[in-house]
Amino acid sequence: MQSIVLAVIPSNAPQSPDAPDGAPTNPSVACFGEALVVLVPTAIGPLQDAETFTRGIGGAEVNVAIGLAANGVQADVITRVGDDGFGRHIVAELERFGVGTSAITVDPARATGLYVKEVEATGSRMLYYRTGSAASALSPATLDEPAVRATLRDATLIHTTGITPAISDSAAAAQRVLVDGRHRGQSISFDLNWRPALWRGRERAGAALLGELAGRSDIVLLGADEAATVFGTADPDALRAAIPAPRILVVKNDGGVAIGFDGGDRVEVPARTASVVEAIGAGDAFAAGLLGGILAGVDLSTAIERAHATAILALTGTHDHVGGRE
Ligand code: KDG
Repeated sequence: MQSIVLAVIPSNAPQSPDAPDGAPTNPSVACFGEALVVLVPTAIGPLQDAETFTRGIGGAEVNVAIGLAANGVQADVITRVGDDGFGRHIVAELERFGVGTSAITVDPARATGLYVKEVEATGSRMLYYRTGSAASALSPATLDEPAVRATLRDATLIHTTGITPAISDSAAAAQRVLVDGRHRGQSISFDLNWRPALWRGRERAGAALLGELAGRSDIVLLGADEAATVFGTADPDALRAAIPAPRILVVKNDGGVAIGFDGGDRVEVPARTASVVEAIGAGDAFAAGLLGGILAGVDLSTAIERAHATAILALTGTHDHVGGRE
């Protein structure tokens, strides 16, 4: 199978003579979405019993940016944070992880988004405190801010997920502008990330919107279970038939096998085994590994192997991202 870079990454991106099949020189990824502070109880148990917490950062698109940077890919976050300690912490952490922060806007009035984990022996649950957050004011106007324009102009790829359009109508409108603006030269990757808590009471409209955004992207990642909710099937071949336009479609099934489609070609790549500490953020690490592989010009099977290897780093810790791991 030929390198997937040629068709997915626009031919106007600078090409490296040394990389396989003309992979872009110094590719960069702009990740568009909400950055969150994450509070994680230090002990397993119900939240009402949690007295102490550790502080981390999260947000699916942010996690992908950190994973890309950890894999040596230039990544920037486009988001909004509050003029508060949590916002400053997010920016400082992203800088520590080597992620570009010039396209982060500070909102003078709205607070930085927050979520809290409830950690049980069987797994963790996410509780959101983000309604009306600084990032919920992401809008088409955000994309016109000079630093954001510059980041988008320099990007090879724009990474988005189904979380951003869930946080507000204005954020959804901005995401549509990004997808519509593909003619400006960047490719779009889209991770479904169906979050029922963010779509409560508007599930049908949410599923329709995410289905549309997926269908108009170039690289699409889906979990089989969430795909069943949004597309009515978890079967990879049926999903390929339902989402024919994106060149790359990767479906992750419950058994850890990823089924990838590169145009009409199909590959199946099993995950390596790992002793799982927590699954939150593993999908984002998977996306980071996959996108890094695509940008490096490897074939889809190899890109998925890289995705699995990056996901293992997230599965074996309680951080949502793979930055700062030994
Ligand atoms: O994939 C992990 C993310 O879900 C987490 O970091 C928080 O972005 C988040 C969300 O909205 O669920």
